[in-house]
Amino acid sequence: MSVEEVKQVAERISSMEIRGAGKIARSAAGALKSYAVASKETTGAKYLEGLSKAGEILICARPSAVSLPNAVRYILYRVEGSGDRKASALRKATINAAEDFIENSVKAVERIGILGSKRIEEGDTIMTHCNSSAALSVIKTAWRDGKEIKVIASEARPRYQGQITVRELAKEGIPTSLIVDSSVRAVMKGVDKVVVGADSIAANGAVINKIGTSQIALCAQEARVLFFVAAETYKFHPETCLGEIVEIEKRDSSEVASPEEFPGVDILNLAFDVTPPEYIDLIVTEKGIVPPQAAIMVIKEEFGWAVGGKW
Ligand code: RUB
Repeated sequence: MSVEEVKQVAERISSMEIRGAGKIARSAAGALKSYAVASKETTGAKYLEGLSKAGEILICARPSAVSLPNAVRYILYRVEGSGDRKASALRKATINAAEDFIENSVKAVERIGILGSKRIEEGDTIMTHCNSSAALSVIKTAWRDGKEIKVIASEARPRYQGQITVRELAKEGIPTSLIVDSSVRAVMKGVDKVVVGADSIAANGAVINKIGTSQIALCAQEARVLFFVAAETYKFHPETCLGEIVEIEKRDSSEVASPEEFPGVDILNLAFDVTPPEYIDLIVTEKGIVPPQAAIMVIKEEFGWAVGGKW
């Protein structure tokens, strides 16, 4: 894959043809692997220059999911730290690191399903929002374990990822209802648990996820409904330890309504929002279930205090 082709993968991420924080991360890793396979650079220095340029292009594709820069840095850090400086050795190191990332990521989602499903009980009605592989892994694992559960999924306007979710759940045979985003509070009294995914988790335990998530958390707290987040450890945001704020992606207004039909109106299309840690009961990671207050520990464990050091 040439730099031009890496740009095409970045474009597919920007346009949301490839979407969901985990899939974005795996496709970026896959693109770097393909770059390594196709590279004709003969010197190590030139190869590394091209690889890091490809990584930058991918990182810029979407701003809120830290899984994307974390995946790229995971690979670059390992390649840069691999002893042999020959281009061929660096290419091999890239391929190995990318394959490791993808394999670990897939396993992490499975493991989250196993751990998170222990917190799902027979007869539970679970609400979910948007389309999260990690959240659905929890729900599907509980169902496959024989727990009779029901799911309520909100639409997630404006891109309607909730429709992907209900199709996936219905295919599995799970009794599923689709609701409009504005009916969350009206139905919350019949819900036992909320399970959502994450694009980024800050050092203070705040979770950045699809717009509408924080409203659901607020309604869940009011109704004393447990609120769970399912997220791989590469969704934790190391730079938030250094005071960096997670950028909330603002997408094109045409996704919400046609600007031509509403002249003079500012149509705001925020793709994500921030749920404060006080509204979150648990974060299910592949390495264990933690309260949001332990986010800083996860970051320390996964990335080291020296941000940019380990990954
Ligand atoms: C997707 C979204 C998902 C998280 C987690 O937003 O908010 O809840 O990315 O997903 P978008 P996963 O559709 O805008 O990418 O668990 O699959 O990583």
